Amino acid sequence: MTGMGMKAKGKNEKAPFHPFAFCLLPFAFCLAFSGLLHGQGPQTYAVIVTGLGGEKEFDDEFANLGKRLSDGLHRSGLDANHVTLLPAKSAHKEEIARVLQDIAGKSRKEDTLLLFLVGHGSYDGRDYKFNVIGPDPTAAEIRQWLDKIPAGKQVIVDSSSSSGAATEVWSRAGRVVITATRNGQERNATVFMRFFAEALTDPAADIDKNGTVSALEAFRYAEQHTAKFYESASRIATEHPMLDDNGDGKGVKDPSPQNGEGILAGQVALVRNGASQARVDTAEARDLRTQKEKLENDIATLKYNKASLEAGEYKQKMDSLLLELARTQQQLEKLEAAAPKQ
Ligand SMILES: [Ca+2]
Ligand SMILES: [Ca+2]
Repeated sequence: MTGMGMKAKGKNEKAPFHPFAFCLLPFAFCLAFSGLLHGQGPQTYAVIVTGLGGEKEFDDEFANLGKRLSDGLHRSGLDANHVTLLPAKSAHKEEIARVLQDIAGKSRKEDTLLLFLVGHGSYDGRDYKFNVIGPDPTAAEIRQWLDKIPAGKQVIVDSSSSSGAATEVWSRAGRVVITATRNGQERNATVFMRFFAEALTDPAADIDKNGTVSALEAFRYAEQHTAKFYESASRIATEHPMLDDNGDGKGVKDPSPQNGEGILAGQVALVRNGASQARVDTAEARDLRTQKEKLENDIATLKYNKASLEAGEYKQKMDSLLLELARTQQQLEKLEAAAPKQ
C-alpha cells in the first residue's frame, strides 16, 4: 500500500494539520455511520447441506428435502441471497466450511443462522460424522465453523441417523440444536426432516396462529408426525427427535417451561406467512419490523412463562404487548399500502 499515510515522519516532526483532513472528516463519519444510516434490521441466513444418500432412493429423497426446505424459506420472504442450498455433489467438507466462513464474515450479533443437515450420519462411540462426498466433517469440526459466526441466534436441524450424538458437541447458549435421533445409537435412516419441511408450508404448524412458524412449532409438528408415522405403520420407532436450546448439552422430546427447553426456539421464526408479498425497504419500515419482531419475541417469552405468573398479571402484560404489536403492525401496513406497487 502506498499513500501519504505511509510516509515515515521524523522523530520530532509534528504531523501538520492538513486542510485536506477537513475534507476527509465528513467522509470518515459517513463511512462510520453508513452502517447505521442504511442499517438493516436483523437478517437471517440459511444453509442447507445435502449429504450422500448411498443409494438412489436416498439421494433422491435428500435432494427433494433440500429443495423443499429451500423453497419453503424462499416463500416465507427470506432474501434469496441468504439461502444457500448445497447439493450432494458439491457439498464437500471444504465447501461447507467456506459457506459458513462467508456468513461468519458478514453476519452480526442480531442476526440468525439456520443450518439444515439433510442426510445420513454415523457415530463410532467417539465422533459423530455427517456423511458427505469426500471426507466427512465431525461434529467438532462443524462446531468450530459455527462458533466463528457472530449471529446471536443459531438453529441447527440435523435429521441424520445418529444425529443425537452431536447435541452435546454443538450445544451452547444462543443455539438451538434439533436432531432426529436421541443419541448416536439410533442408526437407521430417518423420516423427521420430511415433516420438518412440511411444517414450513402447512398452516397447521402455526399452533398459536400468529402468522409465523417458529423453530419450536416446526419441531413439535415434526416430532408428533414422526411418532405418528411409526405408529400408523405399526413399526417400532427407530428415531426420537430431540431439541436442546438451553445450552446444557441435553435434548428433550417435549420442550416446556418445566424442563427449561424451547424458549429460544420459540423466538426464531422460520416462516412468516405473507412476508413475501410486500417489502418496503426504508429505514422506517426496517425499524418497525425490528420492533415487531421484538414484540413477537416478548409475547413468545410471556406465553412460555405463563405458568409462573398470576393470571391477572399475565393478562395485563399480554394485553399491553398485543396492543403495541397491533399498533406496530398497523404502522407497517400503512407504509406498505402507500408504497408504489412493483
Ligand atoms: Ca406461530
Ligand atoms: Ca438442553
